[in-house]
Amino acid sequence: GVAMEQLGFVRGFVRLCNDGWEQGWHERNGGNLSYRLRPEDVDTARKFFDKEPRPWTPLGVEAPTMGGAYFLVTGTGNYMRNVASDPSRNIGIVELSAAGDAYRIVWGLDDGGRPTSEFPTHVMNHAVRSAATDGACRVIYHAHPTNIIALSYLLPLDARTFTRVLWKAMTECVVVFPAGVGVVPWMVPGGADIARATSEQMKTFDAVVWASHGLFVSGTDFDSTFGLLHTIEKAADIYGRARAMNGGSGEFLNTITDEGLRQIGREFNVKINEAMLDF
Ligand code: 2HA
Ligand code: ZN
Repeated sequence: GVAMEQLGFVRGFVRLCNDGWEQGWHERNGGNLSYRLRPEDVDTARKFFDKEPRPWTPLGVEAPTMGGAYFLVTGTGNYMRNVASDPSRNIGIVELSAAGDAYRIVWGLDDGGRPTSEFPTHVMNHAVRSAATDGACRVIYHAHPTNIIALSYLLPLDARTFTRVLWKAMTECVVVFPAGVGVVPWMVPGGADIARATSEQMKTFDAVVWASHGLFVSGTDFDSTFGLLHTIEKAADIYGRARAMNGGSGEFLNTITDEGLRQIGREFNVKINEAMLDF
């Protein structure tokens, strides 16, 4: 018969983990991923669930609108590098309590594994992005991409500065993330405070920079979520290279103008976040 690992959503999840590893975004145990199962996913997966579910654990935050949801998640301390070769040890499915304040593992995370240390941030981001997209958002992805982290040492830590630099680094960025990117200043990872700060930014943005740490992105499916992070990281890479070629200055001879950004919005029929533009 079919195994859990062969279900479409599990294959998409595993592929993203491996793609991120190959991009160099997941040193050691860095980064994590979660997917909110659709009702039909739960139907096909349920026969693989533990006969005796494991005990409930407090989540540390409350996400009432996510009550009863099931998430496929990476495990804390586990390496993205190892997900493809041993899924059931490195990832697992967890069920959220009806109140959205506790969880229990129902499949995977073999041998005593636990969900990612950033699970509170994942669940709160799911709640906010699901509300912002009429339920369409299903994927939350955290990675440690080199160039966006480097950029967080150079730029003022505000959404407007980051958004403008990234939009102007590569023409189609404004189409890929028309709301822009949010920024969370340096904070201790893994707890309720950074979860709240990130989910506050996620009300406006589908991508949030964590200063000196990495990036959180959200999306409706694995392709668009991975593609969003990939695009932001590539834009940061281009900006960094242009700045280095320029002797360290961010004052470039040529750039994309604000009027140019508006024109792209019109031509591609996307609504750009006007607060990011100068006039
Ligand atoms: O190790 O990336 O932010 C997982 C992380 C914590
Ligand atoms: Zn991290």
